[in-house]
Amino acid sequence: MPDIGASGSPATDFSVSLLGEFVRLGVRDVVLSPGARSQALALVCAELERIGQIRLHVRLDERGAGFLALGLAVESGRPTLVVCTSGTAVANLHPAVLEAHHSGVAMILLTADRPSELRGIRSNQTTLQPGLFGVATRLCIDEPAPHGAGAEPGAAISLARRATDAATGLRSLDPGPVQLNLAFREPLSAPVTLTPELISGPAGLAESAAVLSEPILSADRPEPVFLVAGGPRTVVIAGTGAGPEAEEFARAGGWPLLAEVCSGARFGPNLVSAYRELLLASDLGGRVERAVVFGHPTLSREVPAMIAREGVETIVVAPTGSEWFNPGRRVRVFARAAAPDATAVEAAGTPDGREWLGRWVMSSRHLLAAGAARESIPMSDRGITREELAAMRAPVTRPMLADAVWRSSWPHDRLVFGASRLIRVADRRVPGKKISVHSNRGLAGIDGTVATAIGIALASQTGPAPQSTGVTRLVVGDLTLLHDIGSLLLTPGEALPRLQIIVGNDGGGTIFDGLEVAASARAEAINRVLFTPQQADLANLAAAYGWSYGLAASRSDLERALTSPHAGPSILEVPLVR
Ligand SMILES: Cc1ncc(C[n+]2csc(CCOP(=O)(O)OP(=O)(O)O)c2C)c(N)n1
Ligand SMILES: [Mg+2]
Repeated sequence: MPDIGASGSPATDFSVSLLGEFVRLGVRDVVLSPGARSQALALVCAELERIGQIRLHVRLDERGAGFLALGLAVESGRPTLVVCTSGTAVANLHPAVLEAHHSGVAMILLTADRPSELRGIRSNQTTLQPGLFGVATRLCIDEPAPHGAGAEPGAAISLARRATDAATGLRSLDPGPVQLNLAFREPLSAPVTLTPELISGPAGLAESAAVLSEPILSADRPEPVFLVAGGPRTVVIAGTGAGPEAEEFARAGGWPLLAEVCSGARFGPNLVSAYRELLLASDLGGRVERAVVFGHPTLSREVPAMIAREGVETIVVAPTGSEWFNPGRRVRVFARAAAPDATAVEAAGTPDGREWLGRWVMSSRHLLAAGAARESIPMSDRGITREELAAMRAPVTRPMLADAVWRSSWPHDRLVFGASRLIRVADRRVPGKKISVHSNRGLAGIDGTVATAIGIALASQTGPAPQSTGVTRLVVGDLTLLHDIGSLLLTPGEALPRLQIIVGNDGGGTIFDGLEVAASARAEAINRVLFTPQQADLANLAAAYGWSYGLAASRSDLERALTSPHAGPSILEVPLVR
């Protein structure tokens, strides 16, 4: 005879122990999609929300739910839970799991399943769920259905601990997704009432949060801290996830900082915004002898080409992760951290060192100024001129859009870019600014972008002021928005994201117009299978989902909409010419 648990349903008792432990470990956001098999987990989540222990986000579509969890985890720095039912529901999490895998984001999937006796006999809504995500999960456990044994609460607690450990990369230094596949048997749930005392154990919120973010350096293959000596002509590259460490490193070593727009390091006196053009210049890019890379560079061909070049020695720095950026497999050193040594600091002060840095920084500034002049409005001191008026009424261009969004973003705001053209336009031209920028560059998919941005917006709104008082702006192409249009579906009663989606609508995927094949293939064929035209009515879509909508046909419309965004979720459509 099994022991009888508190509720009368082993599924519910197990869920209380499991989710209670996750809360103790510092989990605050849970994303949930409805389903019968997962009802015990879902109803315990509803209780935890009621007593103020978690923020619960209910989403119909598991694909969007996965990306919402990703965005919440990226912004909050905490692992986020995803709860779903069995069958295709689980498979819908796959795109977000892959992105989280490649970008090292902690998310923990609680996938409900049939018990063993119902598997492999064509039971309804039953497939092979454990292992579905292959190598993309850091840990995957197929947990048999609880049946009320006395050891089950303890097992649930250790399961939560193992999952959190693996997802945050506490020991492995390799954070990422975890799947707990949880079998449940009838009765699938029983009524449960929770009190805060029942679940708030000794490990408080602050304590667990501190532990989650504590870096533990392993002395395996990568160097724990690599000291970079002076001498070779060096550039510092910052890709996604690089963060302020890259800027600090470049400044300490007196080296030019080639920082992508979503690197978190696009600021400071050593910044080279126009790095793509300058890497092609023989007297700058052509003379590089050493590169130190932070984060994951994805936006240019020039960076990997330089690293793969004969005569360039590369050091790649990543505090976490198990796969290393290694173009042409020519990287010499992999390290968990790096610092310039005394000889490097000394070399930075020599005429040679100063000339090298100065030339990169000044050339970049000149290029940026020339680009800005091309897009700027001619100003006169005698009020508005005819030219000025015409410029304000002219259609918006991509550079104009990138500049305007960048200018209107402040440190308490968040900026998210979709994949495709606009992030590259911004990367080529925007100057240094210490603002929070995210883009899903793990796999650079155009999927889940709206959900990711909603997650970032919602998580950004929960912390202390002033960081929590800003606006999140998402800059996307039309196809990227339409791909994730279902994520506009918000749940009544939940907090609204302060999110402005700025969609550059050029009627299809214009990034493909830049492919070499576009010059040789039949135009109709390119249109049909690459550009893939669309004529969706974004105003009506916004209305259908209850988002406010605006159209920015001119620069003055754009400036106005960006500086006074709607308080809640809104879409700003910006027509762009192909
Ligand atoms: C999930 C996924 N499918 C397909 C692609 C390939 N892809 C890259 S960009 C793009 C088109 C994007 O079009 P849009 O969002 O309108 O941006 P634009 O190129 O017009 O600026 C596609 C289909 C991808 N990156 N991810
Ligand atoms: Mg487009």
